[in-house]
Amino acid sequence: MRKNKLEISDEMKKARLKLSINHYIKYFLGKRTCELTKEEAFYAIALAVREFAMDELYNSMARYNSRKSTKRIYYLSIEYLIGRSLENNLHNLGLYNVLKDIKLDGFPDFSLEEIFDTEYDPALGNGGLGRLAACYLDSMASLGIPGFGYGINYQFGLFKQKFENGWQVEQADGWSADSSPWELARADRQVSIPLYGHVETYKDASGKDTFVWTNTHTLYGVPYDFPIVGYNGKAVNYLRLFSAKTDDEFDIDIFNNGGYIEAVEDKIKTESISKVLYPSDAIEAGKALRLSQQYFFVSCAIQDILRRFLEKNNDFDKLPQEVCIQLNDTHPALAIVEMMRLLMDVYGQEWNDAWDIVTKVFAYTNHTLLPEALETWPAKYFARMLPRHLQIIYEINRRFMEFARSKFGENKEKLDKVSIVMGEGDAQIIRMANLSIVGSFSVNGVARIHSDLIKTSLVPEFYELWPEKFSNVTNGITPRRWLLHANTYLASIISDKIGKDWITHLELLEKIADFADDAEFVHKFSKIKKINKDILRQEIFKRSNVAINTKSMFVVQAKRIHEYKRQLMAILQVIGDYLAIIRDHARPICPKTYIFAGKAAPSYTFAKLVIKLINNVASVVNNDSRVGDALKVVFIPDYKVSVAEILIPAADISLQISTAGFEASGTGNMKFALNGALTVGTYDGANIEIREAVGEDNFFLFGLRDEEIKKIRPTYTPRKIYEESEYVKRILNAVNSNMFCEKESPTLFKPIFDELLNRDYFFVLADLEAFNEAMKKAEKSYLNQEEWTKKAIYNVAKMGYFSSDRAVLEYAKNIWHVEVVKDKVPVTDFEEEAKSA
Ligand code: NBG
Repeated sequence: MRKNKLEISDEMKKARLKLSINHYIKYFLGKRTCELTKEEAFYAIALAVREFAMDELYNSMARYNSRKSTKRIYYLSIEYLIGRSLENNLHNLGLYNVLKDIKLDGFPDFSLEEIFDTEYDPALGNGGLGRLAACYLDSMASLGIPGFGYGINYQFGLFKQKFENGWQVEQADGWSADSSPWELARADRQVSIPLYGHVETYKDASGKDTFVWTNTHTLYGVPYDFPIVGYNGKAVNYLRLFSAKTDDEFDIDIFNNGGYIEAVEDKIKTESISKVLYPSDAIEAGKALRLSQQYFFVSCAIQDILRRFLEKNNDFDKLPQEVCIQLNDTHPALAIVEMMRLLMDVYGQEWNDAWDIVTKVFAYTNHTLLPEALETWPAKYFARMLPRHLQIIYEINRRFMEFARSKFGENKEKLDKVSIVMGEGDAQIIRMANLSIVGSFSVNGVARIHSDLIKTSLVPEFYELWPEKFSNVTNGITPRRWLLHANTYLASIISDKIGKDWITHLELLEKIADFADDAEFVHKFSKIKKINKDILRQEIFKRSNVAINTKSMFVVQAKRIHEYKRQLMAILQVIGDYLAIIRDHARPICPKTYIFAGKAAPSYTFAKLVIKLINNVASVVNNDSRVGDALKVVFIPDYKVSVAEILIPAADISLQISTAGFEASGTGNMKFALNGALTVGTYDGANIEIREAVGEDNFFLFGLRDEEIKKIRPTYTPRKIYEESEYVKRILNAVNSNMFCEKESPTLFKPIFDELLNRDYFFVLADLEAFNEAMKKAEKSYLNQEEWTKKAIYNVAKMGYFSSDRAVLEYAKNIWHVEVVKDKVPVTDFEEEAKSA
C-alpha cells in the first residue's frame, strides 16, 4: 500500500534527482555525461529540479481545489523580473545540499556556481515594477497564498544594453522564451482573441439592443507556466505568460506568386505582439502595438480566470468571493473592460450585474506620480482595434459621469479631471488611470508619502468621491533572494547568531542590533562586506576592464536612468570632486568608487546623453594620473537581477536621490539597506520610512522636500544658483567645455548645460550643494570603520518591515481578503516512486 509521507528523506530525494538528471542527459540532450557543456549541465539539472517543483505545484493546486471555496489572487503585470531560478528553486525545495552530494559518473569538473552562472536572466521587465511583481509572487508562494502572475512571454523582453564609445546601444535580448527549462507550454489552455472588425447592433426578441463584434481577426494566446517555488516548498504557484500565435501561418497563393515575404507577413505582424517589452512609443505604430499587447494579455488572463471559475460554478454570483485581480499599474487596466465584454456578450449578463461583479473583483496599484507616465490612448486606436471595448468605455464613463455630476454639480473643472474620456473627435483620449480607479474597489500607492500624494495631488477629486477606496501598502522585497541567496555569507553569520527564522519573519533581524557592540560580529560583518566588494571588483574588471580599489567607499546608484532619479546630479557631484583634485589639489575625504548601472528607454534622448556623460567622465577621471585611487567611476552595462545580486551586497553607499515627490517608493533602497549599505537620500518614496526605521543617525538625508519644491517651482530660476554658487558654476562650466568630450563635438553636453540653466525641471541645481555636503558627511563617517559597520548593522537589523511578506500580508488582509492555505496534503509519494524506478 502507498503511504502518504509528509517529508521525504534527503536520501530519497537524492536518488530521484540523480536518476532524473541522468535521464535528461541521456534522453533529452542525447549526450554522454563526460561531454556536457556547462549550459547543458544547467539544462539537465534544471529539468530534473522542475520535476520536484511540478510535484509540489500539483500538491498546491490539489490543496487549493480540495477546499469548498478558495479565493485566488491574480496579479496582472506587463513586466516580471524573476531573475535566475535554479539556485532559488534548489534552496526553496530543499535540494541544494542534496544536489551538492550527487556524484555523476564522468561529470565534468564544473562548480555549481559556474553552472548557475550560465542560466539566462529572463529580461521580462524594466525596473522596480517588474521586480516588485516577482518579489510578491515569491512571497505569496512562501506564505501559502493562492496567488498567480499573468503576463506576456516576450520573445525578446527588454533590450540588452551595450556601450559603444560611451553611448548606450540596444541589442535584442533573445533570452529563449520558448526553450527555458522552467516553462511548460500549455497548448491545452490556449485562448483565442478577437481584434479589429466592427460592432453590429441588433434588437433581440424582447426589443433589447444586443451588440455583436464581428469581422474580427483572431489571434491565439498560448500560455507558458513558470513554477514559482515558495520557500521550503510551502506552496508552488505559477506565473502564466502568454505568447501570441496565429493560424494564418502562411499564404501559399501569395508565396507561389513570388510574395515570399508577404506570405508570412500577417503571421509576423500578429506574433510581434509578444516580441518585445515596451516597443518604442515614439512612433504611432509602436504606440498601437503597446495597446494591442495590453489587450492581448488581459484578454488571455480574463478568459483563463473565468474558465477556471466556471469549472466549479454555474453562475457569477460567487466571482468576487473567489477571484481578486490586482492591476499592477495601468497597463492591465483594459482587463476591467474585457471582463465587462465577456460577462455581457459571451455570458449574457446584464450591464448592472456585470458592473456590480467587476467592481468587486478589481484592485489597482498606482506606481507613479509622473503625469506623463499616466497612460492615455487615443480613442481612434480603440475604434480601429477594439471597437466593442470603446463602446463599453463610453458607457462606463457615461454612467460614472452621471454619478460624478450628482456629487460635483456642474463644477466643470472637477468633472473634466475625473472623466475617463477626454477631448473630442480625433484628439479624444482614454485615461487608463481614471478607468482603473472607476473600475476598482481599491486604489493603493506604494509608500506612505506616495499614497498621500495620490490623495492630495494626483487625483484629489476621486478621493473626494470615494475616500474609502484609497489606501497605502508600502512596497517590500523578498528576503530569500535579496539576502539569503544574494549575500550568503551575511545570511549565514546572521543565522549563526539568531537562527533561521528571519528568512520568513524578517522582523526578527531586529535581534542582530544587539550584536552591533560584539567585536567579533562586527569584525565578521565588515569582513563579509570586503569579500563582497572583492567579488564585485573582479566582476567589474571582467566586464569593463576598470581596476578598482576595494578599500575605497563604493557609492552605488543602480536603477532605470530617468531625469527624476537624478543620475545627473550624482555625476555632477563626481565632477565637483574631480575638479577639486585637479584644480585645488584637494583629495576627497576618503577614496571613492562611483558605480552606476541602469538602462535608458531607447527613445529617451536626454537620459541617453546622461549615460554618455557618465561614461565620458569615467574615462577622463579613471585615466588621469593626478587622481589615482582617490576617485573612480564605473558604469556596469546591462543591469539586471543577476547583476543586482552581485552589486547590492558590495555597496557601502546607496544613492536614492530622486527629486522629492517623484519616486513612488523605490525598492532598490530597501535591498541596499538590507545588505548593509547606508543611504544618501532625499525625503522621498520609501526613503522616508527606511530612515524612520534605521534612525536619523544611520541615514544621510539631504535636499528639498516635496512641499518646498511645489512652493518654489513657479518662480524657480536655476540660472541664479549657477551665478551665485562657485561650486555649481565650475561644475556646469566643465560640462559645457570640452573637458569630457575632447575628441568629440565640443557642444556634445550643451543640451545638459542648457536644460539645467534654463529649466531644471527636477531641481538638480537646487539640491546639488546639499547633496555634496551629505556625501562629505558620509565620507567622514566612513573613515571610522568601526562606527560605520555599526551603522550598517543597524540598517540590516531594522529592515524587517520592508519584507515583501509583510507587504503581501497587508494586501491579503486589507484588500484581497484572502486566507493563507495551510494544510499540506501530498499527492505524490516520492519514496515509492524512487524505489520502483
Ligand atoms: C515604479 C516606481 C518605483 C516603485 C516601483 C514599484 C514604475 C511605473 N514605477 O518607485 O518608479 O518602487 O514602481 O512600486 O515603474
